[in-house]
Amino acid sequence: MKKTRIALQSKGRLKERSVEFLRSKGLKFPENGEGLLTSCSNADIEILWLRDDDIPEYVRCGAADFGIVGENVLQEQKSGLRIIRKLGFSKCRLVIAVPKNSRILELADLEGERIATSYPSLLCDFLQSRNIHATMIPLSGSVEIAPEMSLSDAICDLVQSGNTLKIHNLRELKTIFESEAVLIGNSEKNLNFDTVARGRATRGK
Ligand code: PRT
Ligand code: ZN
Repeated sequence: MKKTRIALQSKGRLKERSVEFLRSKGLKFPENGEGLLTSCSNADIEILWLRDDDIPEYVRCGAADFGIVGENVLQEQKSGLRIIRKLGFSKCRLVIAVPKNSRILELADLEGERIATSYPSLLCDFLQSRNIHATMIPLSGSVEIAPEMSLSDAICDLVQSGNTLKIHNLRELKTIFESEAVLIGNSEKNLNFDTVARGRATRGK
């Protein structure tokens, strides 16, 4: 029988609590060393270690049966995957922020301005819903530095403690999405996570 596969982030903010979650379900497995696939010693389950951005696609195409990912990544990719449960960790907010001394004081002031972000899809949906036309500057990281470098007039990025915004003299204008880690599953396979985690990899309910 084919083993059930669960995709986890290989390193980063989600990893530790994701591992903790699976271990709290009784699964025993070593953490990833060099290998991208590790086996549970007490269940027919493999852990697949990936970049978080790749987890939804692996689950969507069925290469992994389950995955743990930030809801922000899931919604940005519009993968339409089934959220099995919210996990209550890695909480953060996707926020539009501007330099403290900016003349942008409210959302309407963003009209015609440049917003740097790694979340163009979520930002675009939000701006459309408010009928605001702005220029998106897509960046893959270090977004908070963009206004200081005159690359943008505002940013849209994840915030947790707020320290990074503070360091870069940015102030929050609006939270557009609230996120936390979620357990996702491939809907076509319709596996029951708790049943699988108990080591009885039965299909269906
Ligand atoms: O390598 P890989 O692609 O797997 O990881 P990654 O670098 O893309 O992601 P990672 O590990 O940084 O974050 C994984 C997930 O953790 C995110 O997708 C979110 O769901 C969640 N998360 C929770 C956060 C934060 N908190 C967070 N603070 N992701 C990023 N940040 C960054 C943010 O981008 C900003 O630069 O931290 C900075 C702000 O933090 P504060 O505390 O200063 O506000
Ligand atoms: Zn990533």
